[in-house]
Amino acid sequence: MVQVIITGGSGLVGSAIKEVVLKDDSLYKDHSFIFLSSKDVDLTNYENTYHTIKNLLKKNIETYIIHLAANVGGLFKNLHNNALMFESNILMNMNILKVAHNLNIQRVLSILSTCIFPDNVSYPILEESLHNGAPHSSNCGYAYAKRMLEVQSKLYQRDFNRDYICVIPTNIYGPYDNFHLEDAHVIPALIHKCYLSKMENKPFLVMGSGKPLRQFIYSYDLAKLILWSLFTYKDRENIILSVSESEEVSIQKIAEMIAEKMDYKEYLLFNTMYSDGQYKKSVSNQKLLSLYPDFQFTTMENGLDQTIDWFLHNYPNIRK
Ligand code: NAP
Ligand code: GFB
Repeated sequence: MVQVIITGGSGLVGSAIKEVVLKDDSLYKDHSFIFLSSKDVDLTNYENTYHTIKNLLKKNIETYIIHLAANVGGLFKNLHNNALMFESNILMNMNILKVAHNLNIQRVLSILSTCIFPDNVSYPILEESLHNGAPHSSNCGYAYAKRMLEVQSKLYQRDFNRDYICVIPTNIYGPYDNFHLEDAHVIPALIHKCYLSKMENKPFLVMGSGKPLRQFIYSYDLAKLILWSLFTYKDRENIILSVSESEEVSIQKIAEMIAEKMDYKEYLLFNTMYSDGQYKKSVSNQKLLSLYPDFQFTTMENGLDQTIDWFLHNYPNIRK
């Protein structure tokens, strides 16, 4: 029996993990899960973090932590807030690992992101190249804070023999995402914009040229892979959690798929006044497939259908 504390339990990934452990309860019946949001604990505050986690510990029951909490956003939120993204994320990450160690919690799984890899790199990107150069300037605050989370995890492995590991997902999408028009990632932003364009009969505006390429993983797939990493993956080295490089799509293709699925008949407008950000950040998922060869990824078609369906059924209550 293990008790798993999930920071960031109310977000896109946290909500997906909650639904997976409820649905696949036969797989996780021997474990209990506690989902924390910023209403339960402020991870930028060490004392609050220490006492909140300490109060959750149970005698004779081992506790693991899945550290999802972060100040997260798409290209345009990062572009305009790099210093704040650095500060808030460095504080949260520093505190949760320090508290875990001081409370003798032996296993912590933390989430990085493929956008933290060097911008000038050969493709496909492999796990080992994490510190081989500067990240893209558009999100360097968030990226360096995540790199330091990896460094701190490795130092706790080395100095205190802690099982503090990191997984590296690619761009994520799915239900429970943040659909804020400026701060959101591209898929939730475009779903929301397409919806408003239909409602208000105005052009569907896509930022930038539409040429950049991205790999997208569906939140429920990532949730299953995070739980697999926590309970089955015994290596302490980083691992990329992503669809294959062959699944990479252009932003234009994504926008066209969303327009078609939302029955938007007018033409798309690409506004090149807006930044494209990083052209691509293609990663290899060979390490994952070598350890989990039969993992079934959700297709983009199905993932978008389910995300749009959730968006339309929950519009009044979504983050926007
Ligand atoms: P999200 O939907 O924005 O959720 C963020 C979570 O962090 C929420 O539960 C939020 O609580 C919590 N949180 C924020 N500030 C906090 C604070 N000061 N103290 C305590 N909790 C706080 O994020 P997500 O998209 O699920 O991302 C999960 C993880 O995956 C993050 O580490 C992110 O960096 C990483 N990631 C995300 C993507 C992506 O495309 N979304 C890609 C790669 C990696 P409230 O709900 O109360 O605000
Ligand atoms: O998802 P996104 O914001 O993040 O943007 P990144 C991806 C691409 O979509 C960029 C284009 O080329 C944007 O120009 N795009 C087009 C739009 N229309 C829109 C729109 O309405 N909103 C947004 N947001 N994009 C992020 C990092 O990079 O990746 C974060 O900045 C995080 O730190 C995330 O790690 C996973 O893929 O460019």
